[in-house]
Amino acid sequence: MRAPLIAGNWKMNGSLELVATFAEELSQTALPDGVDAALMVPFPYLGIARSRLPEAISIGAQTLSDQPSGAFTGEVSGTMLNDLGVQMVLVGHSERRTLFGEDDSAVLARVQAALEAGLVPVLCLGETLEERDAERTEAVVLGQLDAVLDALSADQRQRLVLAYEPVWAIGTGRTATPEQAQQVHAAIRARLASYDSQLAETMKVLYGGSMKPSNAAELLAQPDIDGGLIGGASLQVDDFLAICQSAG
Ligand code: 3PY
Repeated sequence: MRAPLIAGNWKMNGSLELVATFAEELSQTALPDGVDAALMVPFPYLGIARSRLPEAISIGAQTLSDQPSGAFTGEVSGTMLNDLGVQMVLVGHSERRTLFGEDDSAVLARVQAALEAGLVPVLCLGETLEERDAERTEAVVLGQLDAVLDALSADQRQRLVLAYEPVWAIGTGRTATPEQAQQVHAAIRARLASYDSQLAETMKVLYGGSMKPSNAAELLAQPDIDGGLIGGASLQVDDFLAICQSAG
């Protein structure tokens, strides 16, 4: 019922050459039936990635401005992303929250800007190691979720994708066990049901945090994990495709 989505997050990595490699490989290799795929590439590569990658692969940005236009040097608006044919945008990735000081209200403003521009916001949620050790995982993750959902209309909520990314598993090589991940995904799903039972049925909740070919299958087998947000492994086309295969 919820088609799995495998989304690569290149972060500030990659090159024109890597875009060309992905374009070549992905146009020769079909994705498994019923699996959706997306690549979140740095701003300068969005246009070329959109024009060279097969249409079946969605292209996403990694952040956007909360403003529609104006004197905001260095910022990129949702409308500009839309102009390039970009379909999705990550919002609230933990690196944006911690390195760039984006708090829940900044995240909400970006989700609203993305929706306004017709983009699918992929809202990232996750707890730090200290928060997990203090047994605050669900309070933190559900708090981040409520901070956005409470401010949206029922129609707007339907347009989101969620990604649970425990901060302690990002770029560290540590992965949540399938049971740890499933537990948080189930809590997210239950919270979605408290807004609207249909929302809980339809909303994709991806897992992110050192997902790779060797651990993807068991994570993706969990009932409430609907795909992956892939960091380092999304820079290798073979690894990215292997993860897509595990989702099929
Ligand atoms: C990771 O797996 O490192 C990620 O942050 C994916 O977004």
